[in-house]
Amino acid sequence: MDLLDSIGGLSVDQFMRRHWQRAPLLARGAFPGFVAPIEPARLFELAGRDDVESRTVSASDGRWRLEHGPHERLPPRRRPGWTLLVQGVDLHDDAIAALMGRFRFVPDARVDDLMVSFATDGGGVGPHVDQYDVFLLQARGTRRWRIAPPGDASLVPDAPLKLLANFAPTEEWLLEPGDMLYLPPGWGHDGTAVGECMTFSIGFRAPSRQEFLTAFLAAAADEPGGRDPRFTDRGRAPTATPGRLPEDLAERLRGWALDWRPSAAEVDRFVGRWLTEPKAQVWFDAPAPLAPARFERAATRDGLRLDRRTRMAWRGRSVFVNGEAFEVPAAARRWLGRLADRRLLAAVECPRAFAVPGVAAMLGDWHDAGWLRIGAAPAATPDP
Ligand SMILES: [Mn+2]
Repeated sequence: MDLLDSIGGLSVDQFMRRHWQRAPLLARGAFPGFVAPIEPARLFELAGRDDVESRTVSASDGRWRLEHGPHERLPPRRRPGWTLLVQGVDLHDDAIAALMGRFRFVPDARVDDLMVSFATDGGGVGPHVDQYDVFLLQARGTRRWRIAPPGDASLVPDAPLKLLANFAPTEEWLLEPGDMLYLPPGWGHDGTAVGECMTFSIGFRAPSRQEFLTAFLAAAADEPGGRDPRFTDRGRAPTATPGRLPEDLAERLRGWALDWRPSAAEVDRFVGRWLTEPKAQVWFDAPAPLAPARFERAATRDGLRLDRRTRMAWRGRSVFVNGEAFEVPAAARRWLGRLADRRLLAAVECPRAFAVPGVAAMLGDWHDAGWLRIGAAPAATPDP
């Protein structure tokens, strides 16, 4: 899994300092001789599945139509002006997941997904902004992109899509296969297919405070840690003002809110779980479970790799996998951190990892859950 070594004539380091979250960059020939690793026919098949998120968009006489999948039937390929969007293709296709791996100079926790957009001539989803950083990689055919700096965000009223009402593009390019356009969040953009085309959107998410707190508070409410005191008013005197909120009730609730303080450890644990939570449609196919000795033998022979759907991260002594948290000793964390960073453990590394107490059992459980696969691990990359 080789990282991109340059983007539009800049080193990745220069790109990150000058462009990431700051300014768009058109990278001509970012992937020289690029051949899309997925055929339209395979994309259409994914769009028919109910565990895949897809939409079609078309416009006629200025009226936009949006339909959510699964799509049993798509418009004919010869009909101009329609688009199929398929989210999370990296979750369903190893070649696409490998392409995402070339962008791992950005932390995995920032990754959203790879969306594939197929469009017939003239197709597009209209001018809009996203809250995401995105690399728009032209995969097949030609697309015209027009972009505009952040500004007037007013939307077209009553449209089924969020369309910018006053889109005023400042630049325009035709992208050919292998060309790539990076856009920071908030930049207006409008892509139109010139002939049939396919575009990959490699998207990076960034949580907002509201998104985080909504999720955190819901999780905190779900896990009261066993203790859940309830208001009581034994011995209350009769009231002559039944419409009045009782002071004791209001004060008790205020106290619960003001006194409630999660510990730093609880917050950290939630952060790791939340940032590695798989998307809603993801489920793992559990293989036939292996007895510990057989698992260790197989891993030592063929190596281990994370399933393409697995989200894994580490921080300090904590390891997070697919929304679960594990506190491990330093020696174990070293190996599990390596697995998170490279998404594989080579066969030769497995005996050393298994020598650390607890590691083999943990990895065996992850294998049985379908999070971790045996075999087909590429050769180990040298230590940095
Ligand atoms: Mn977009």
